[in-house]
Amino acid sequence: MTNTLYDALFAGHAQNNAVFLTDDDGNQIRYADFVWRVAQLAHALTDAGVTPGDRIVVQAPKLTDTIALYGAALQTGAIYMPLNTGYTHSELRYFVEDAAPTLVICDAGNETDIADICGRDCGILTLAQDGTGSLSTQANAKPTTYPTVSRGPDDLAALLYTSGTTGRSKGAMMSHKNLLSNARSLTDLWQITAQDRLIHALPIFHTHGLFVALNTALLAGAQVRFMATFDVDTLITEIPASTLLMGVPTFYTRLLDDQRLTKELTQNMRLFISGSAPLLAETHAAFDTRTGHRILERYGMTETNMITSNPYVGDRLAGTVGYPIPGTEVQITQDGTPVAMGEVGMIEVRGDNVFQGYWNMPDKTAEDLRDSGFFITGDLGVQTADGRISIVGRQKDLIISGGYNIYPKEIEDVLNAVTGVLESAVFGVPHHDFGESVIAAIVADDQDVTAENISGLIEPQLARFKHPRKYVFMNTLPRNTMGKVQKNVLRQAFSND
Ligand code: MCA
Ligand code: AMP
Repeated sequence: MTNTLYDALFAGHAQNNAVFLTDDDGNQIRYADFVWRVAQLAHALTDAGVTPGDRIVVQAPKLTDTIALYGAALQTGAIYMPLNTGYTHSELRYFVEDAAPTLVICDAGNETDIADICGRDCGILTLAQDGTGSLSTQANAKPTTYPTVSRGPDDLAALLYTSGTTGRSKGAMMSHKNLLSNARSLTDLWQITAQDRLIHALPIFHTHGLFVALNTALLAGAQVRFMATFDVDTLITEIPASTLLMGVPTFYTRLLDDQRLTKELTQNMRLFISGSAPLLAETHAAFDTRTGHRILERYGMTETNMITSNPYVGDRLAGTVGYPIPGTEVQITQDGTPVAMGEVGMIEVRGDNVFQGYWNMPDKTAEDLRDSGFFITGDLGVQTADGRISIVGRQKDLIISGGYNIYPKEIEDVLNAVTGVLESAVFGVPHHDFGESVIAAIVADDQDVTAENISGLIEPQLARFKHPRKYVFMNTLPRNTMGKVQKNVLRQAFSND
């Protein structure tokens, strides 16, 4: 029986006695024991009624068992669907109703909420912060081997929701081949081996922490220092015994704010990687000056995994995202036609890394994915004659705060539903820690509409990272002659707020 992704990432470690992961309490798990645990969880999933092709929603704390669940989902032939632990009840309802999972795994505290959403349509198992819950109770007594379900390269392995310019989140369908091809390319490109020790401080419900970091570590048999949350003190303690860090730019600005970050501290580190948001050239330069390490910046998307990377050997240039990853083609276009070298255009990408389309959204898929196989990213870029790419803007209306993507339309829809709000415009302004932060401009018909009562109404509906950090009240929104709100004007007017 072959199972493309499970075989490559998990099965090969069945006899591997090396340490896979160390958690914040110093608990360690060896690769072989981890593979056993994956099998026990696979049995628990099967007992809960999961069959090949079913979706398993996982909204669970960052634990070893949560990664093992990813392996277990693959081993049973199911589709793994991780969700941000910060999502509110109404956000959860959308995802669960859209994906129609067979099983939801959640923290015990969310069980009632999930039960309310699922009704009789899906099963629920719990996984608490301390690792207890019905999932582990079910799994603990199970055999440590499981008859792996056959899955091919084109079968779906994961469904990752990504917000969109229409305000509705879209489920990006990732096949076994999509994930494995990218993991292989990145492992080779960044020279990740079993000698590496990766500091893992990212959430594991997004592409960055789940696929870029964990798929490459599993493929290479590297060690993982698994931090439950990002914390500078722990990072400073772990850096001398580690070789690799993957983070969003906020990781690097926070490290730079700490005087303990020095050349001596980082002398055993092999590579610092940044992505998910633009890394400022000044951060790149300051990190180089302080540590002697040139951060390697790469660029990707949920729908495509990683698209480009600065080189491991060679110049890592600040302000550029490097070259297309081997096996990935990039073209820069205007109205679908490739532009001349050096001209700005839409970044489009094609390759084994590009997703299979949006779950239940054939029209949206057809809009973004060309018949030729090129996916239209919504990012604007330029390419130099040697193939190096720089991102110069975005055609999509998107704010990236601390590496989390926030689509203004989603927040505007919630704001516009508040009684007394006539219209709103949500935009990002520069923020020293998160890169960008969210401001909402409001036009109201009523003096009683205040920031307090708006935030009181909308915040229970949106995850914390999406909440506007400031509300500004205006008589009208600035518009161009076509009637489109000029967010650049708003950004300029409030950029010092
Ligand atoms: C936390 N808060 C935030 C954010 N994170 N607000 C806006 N944006 C954020 N990113 C809120 C908290 O709720 C809290 O609110 C306050 O800010 C301070 O929290 P703090 O403790 O400082 O935050 P933290 O827990 O240290 O988190 C910061 C973080 C985290 C470590 C940068 O946001 C993070 O892990 N970001 C990574 C996201 C990621 O993995 N992105 C990859 C997506 P209050 O106190 O007011 O309640 S995948 C992707 O983009 C593509 C594919 C790619 O290329 O990788
Ligand atoms: P998502 O797929 O929603 O997680 O976010 C992908 C988006 O993040 C991309 O389309 C880019 O706009 C942005 N992004 C990812 N990496 C970088 C980077 N290194 N520099 C600038 N933007 C980035």
